[in-house]
Amino acid sequence: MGNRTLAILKPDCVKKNLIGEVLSKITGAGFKVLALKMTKLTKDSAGGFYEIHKERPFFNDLIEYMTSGACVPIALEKENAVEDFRKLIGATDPTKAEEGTIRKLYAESIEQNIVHGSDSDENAAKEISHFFSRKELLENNGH
Ligand code: 3AN
Repeated sequence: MGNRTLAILKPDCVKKNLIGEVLSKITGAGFKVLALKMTKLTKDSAGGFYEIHKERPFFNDLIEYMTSGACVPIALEKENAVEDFRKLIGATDPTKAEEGTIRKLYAESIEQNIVHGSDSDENAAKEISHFFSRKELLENNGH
Protein backbone atom coordinates (compact mmCIF):
# COMPACT_ATOMS: atom_id res chain seq x y z
CA MET A 1 0.00 0.00 0.00
CA GLY A 2 1.60 3.21 -1.20
CA ASN A 3 1.39 6.54 0.53
CA ARG A 4 1.67 8.92 -2.42
CA THR A 5 -0.52 10.02 -5.31
CA LEU A 6 -0.47 12.68 -7.99
CA ALA A 7 -3.35 15.11 -8.33
CA ILE A 8 -3.76 17.65 -11.11
CA LEU A 9 -6.17 20.53 -10.72
CA LYS A 10 -7.15 20.67 -14.39
CA PRO A 11 -7.65 23.77 -16.59
CA ASP A 12 -11.40 23.96 -15.81
CA CYS A 13 -10.58 24.08 -12.07
CA VAL A 14 -8.11 26.94 -12.61
CA LYS A 15 -10.44 28.85 -15.00
CA LYS A 16 -13.35 28.63 -12.57
CA ASN A 17 -11.10 30.04 -9.83
CA LEU A 18 -11.58 26.92 -7.71
CA ILE A 19 -7.94 26.15 -6.83
CA GLY A 20 -8.36 27.17 -3.20
CA GLU A 21 -11.70 25.49 -2.69
CA VAL A 22 -10.62 22.15 -4.18
CA LEU A 23 -7.25 22.18 -2.42
CA SER A 24 -8.98 22.80 0.88
CA LYS A 25 -11.20 19.72 0.32
CA ILE A 26 -8.02 17.72 -0.38
CA THR A 27 -6.07 18.87 2.68
CA GLY A 28 -9.27 18.68 4.76
CA ALA A 29 -9.46 14.97 3.88
CA GLY A 30 -6.03 14.44 5.44
CA PHE A 31 -3.71 14.67 2.43
CA LYS A 32 -0.40 16.43 2.95
CA VAL A 33 1.03 18.53 0.09
CA LEU A 34 4.57 17.36 -0.77
CA ALA A 35 5.08 19.49 -3.87
CA LEU A 36 2.89 21.79 -5.95
CA LYS A 37 3.27 24.04 -8.99
CA MET A 38 1.21 25.92 -11.54
CA THR A 39 2.15 25.15 -15.14
CA LYS A 40 0.78 25.19 -18.68
CA LEU A 41 1.35 21.79 -20.30
CA THR A 42 2.79 21.53 -23.80
CA LYS A 43 1.30 19.01 -26.24
CA ASP A 44 4.39 16.82 -25.74
CA SER A 45 4.17 16.88 -21.97
CA ALA A 46 0.41 16.16 -21.93
CA GLY A 47 0.87 13.43 -24.58
CA GLY A 48 3.57 11.79 -22.46
CA PHE A 49 1.48 12.01 -19.34
CA TYR A 50 -1.56 10.41 -21.03
CA GLU A 51 0.50 7.94 -23.11
CA ILE A 52 -1.67 5.02 -21.89
CA HIS A 53 -4.75 6.63 -23.49
CA LYS A 54 -3.14 7.29 -26.87
CA GLU A 55 -5.32 4.78 -28.76
CA ARG A 56 -8.56 5.99 -27.14
CA PRO A 57 -11.02 7.96 -29.31
CA PHE A 58 -10.97 10.91 -26.90
CA PHE A 59 -7.15 11.23 -26.82
CA ASN A 60 -6.82 14.29 -29.11
CA ASP A 61 -9.62 16.16 -27.34
CA LEU A 62 -8.07 15.30 -23.99
CA ILE A 63 -4.70 16.75 -25.05
CA GLU A 64 -6.40 19.87 -26.50
CA TYR A 65 -8.23 20.39 -23.24
CA MET A 66 -5.27 19.69 -20.93
CA THR A 67 -3.16 22.23 -22.86
CA SER A 68 -5.95 24.85 -23.05
CA GLY A 69 -4.86 26.64 -19.88
CA ALA A 70 -2.76 26.41 -16.75
CA CYS A 71 -3.10 23.45 -14.41
CA VAL A 72 -1.79 22.64 -10.92
CA PRO A 73 -0.02 19.30 -10.39
CA ILE A 74 0.28 18.35 -6.72
CA ALA A 75 2.22 15.47 -5.14
CA LEU A 76 0.22 14.26 -2.15
CA GLU A 77 0.97 12.04 0.82
CA LYS A 78 -1.41 10.02 2.97
CA GLU A 79 -1.76 6.42 4.03
CA ASN A 80 -3.56 4.52 1.24
CA ALA A 81 -3.23 7.66 -0.92
CA VAL A 82 -4.26 6.37 -4.36
CA GLU A 83 -7.48 4.69 -3.27
CA ASP A 84 -8.50 7.35 -0.76
CA PHE A 85 -7.91 10.13 -3.28
CA ARG A 86 -10.01 8.39 -5.95
CA LYS A 87 -12.81 8.03 -3.41
CA LEU A 88 -12.56 11.74 -2.58
CA ILE A 89 -12.78 12.83 -6.24
CA GLY A 90 -15.49 10.35 -7.35
CA ALA A 91 -16.17 8.68 -10.70
CA THR A 92 -14.59 9.97 -13.95
CA ASP A 93 -18.07 10.93 -15.20
CA PRO A 94 -19.40 13.53 -12.72
CA THR A 95 -23.01 12.48 -13.36
CA LYS A 96 -22.03 9.08 -11.92
CA ALA A 97 -19.94 10.45 -9.06
CA GLU A 98 -21.19 10.02 -5.51
CA GLU A 99 -22.71 12.93 -3.59
CA GLY A 100 -20.11 15.01 -1.79
CA THR A 101 -17.22 14.01 -4.07
CA ILE A 102 -15.14 16.75 -5.70
CA ARG A 103 -16.27 15.86 -9.22
CA LYS A 104 -19.92 15.69 -8.18
CA LEU A 105 -19.62 19.12 -6.56
CA TYR A 106 -17.62 20.95 -9.22
CA ALA A 107 -17.20 19.04 -12.51
CA GLU A 108 -19.16 19.69 -15.68
CA SER A 109 -18.41 16.70 -17.91
CA ILE A 110 -16.43 13.49 -18.26
CA GLU A 111 -13.66 15.46 -19.97
CA GLN A 112 -13.72 18.68 -17.96
CA ASN A 113 -13.77 16.85 -14.66
CA ILE A 114 -11.80 19.28 -12.46
CA VAL A 115 -9.15 16.95 -11.11
CA HIS A 116 -6.90 14.00 -11.96
CA GLY A 117 -5.87 11.27 -9.52
CA SER A 118 -3.37 8.44 -10.13
CA ASP A 119 -4.96 5.01 -10.55
CA SER A 120 -2.22 2.79 -9.03
CA ASP A 121 0.87 3.07 -6.86
CA GLU A 122 3.03 2.33 -9.88
CA ASN A 123 1.43 5.10 -11.95
CA ALA A 124 1.52 7.48 -8.98
CA ALA A 125 5.32 7.15 -8.81
CA LYS A 126 5.63 7.69 -12.59
CA GLU A 127 3.25 10.63 -12.62
CA ILE A 128 4.90 12.35 -9.65
CA SER A 129 8.28 12.10 -11.40
CA HIS A 130 6.69 13.51 -14.59
CA PHE A 131 6.23 16.83 -12.77
CA PHE A 132 8.63 16.92 -9.82
CA SER A 133 12.34 16.21 -9.39
CA ARG A 134 13.67 14.04 -6.57
CA LYS A 135 15.23 17.16 -5.15
CA GLU A 136 11.91 19.04 -5.02
CA LEU A 137 10.24 16.12 -3.28
CA LEU A 138 13.07 15.50 -0.81
CA GLU A 139 13.50 19.13 0.15
CA ASN A 140 9.82 19.55 0.91
CA ASN A 141 9.32 16.24 2.65
CA GLY A 142 8.52 16.91 6.27
CA HIS A 143 8.36 20.64 5.45
P1 3AN B 1 -9.70 8.99 -14.37
O1 3AN B 1 -9.15 10.40 -14.54
O2 3AN B 1 -10.94 8.96 -13.54
O3 3AN B 1 -8.66 8.01 -13.92
P2 3AN B 1 -9.34 7.86 -17.02
O4 3AN B 1 -7.93 7.59 -16.62
O5 3AN B 1 -10.17 6.75 -17.57
O6 3AN B 1 -10.16 8.52 -15.82
O7 3AN B 1 -9.35 8.99 -18.12
C1 3AN B 1 -8.38 10.00 -18.12
C2 3AN B 1 -9.01 11.31 -18.54
O8 3AN B 1 -9.50 11.21 -19.86
C3 3AN B 1 -10.23 11.68 -17.69
N1 3AN B 1 -9.89 12.38 -16.47
C4 3AN B 1 -11.04 12.53 -18.64
O9 3AN B 1 -10.57 13.88 -18.63
C5 3AN B 1 -10.73 11.91 -20.00
N2 3AN B 1 -11.75 10.95 -20.41
C6 3AN B 1 -11.94 9.70 -19.94
N3 3AN B 1 -12.98 9.09 -20.56
C7 3AN B 1 -13.43 9.99 -21.45
C8 3AN B 1 -14.49 9.99 -22.40
N4 3AN B 1 -15.28 8.92 -22.58
N5 3AN B 1 -14.67 11.10 -23.16
C9 3AN B 1 -13.89 12.19 -23.01
N6 3AN B 1 -12.86 12.26 -22.12
C10 3AN B 1 -12.65 11.19 -21.35
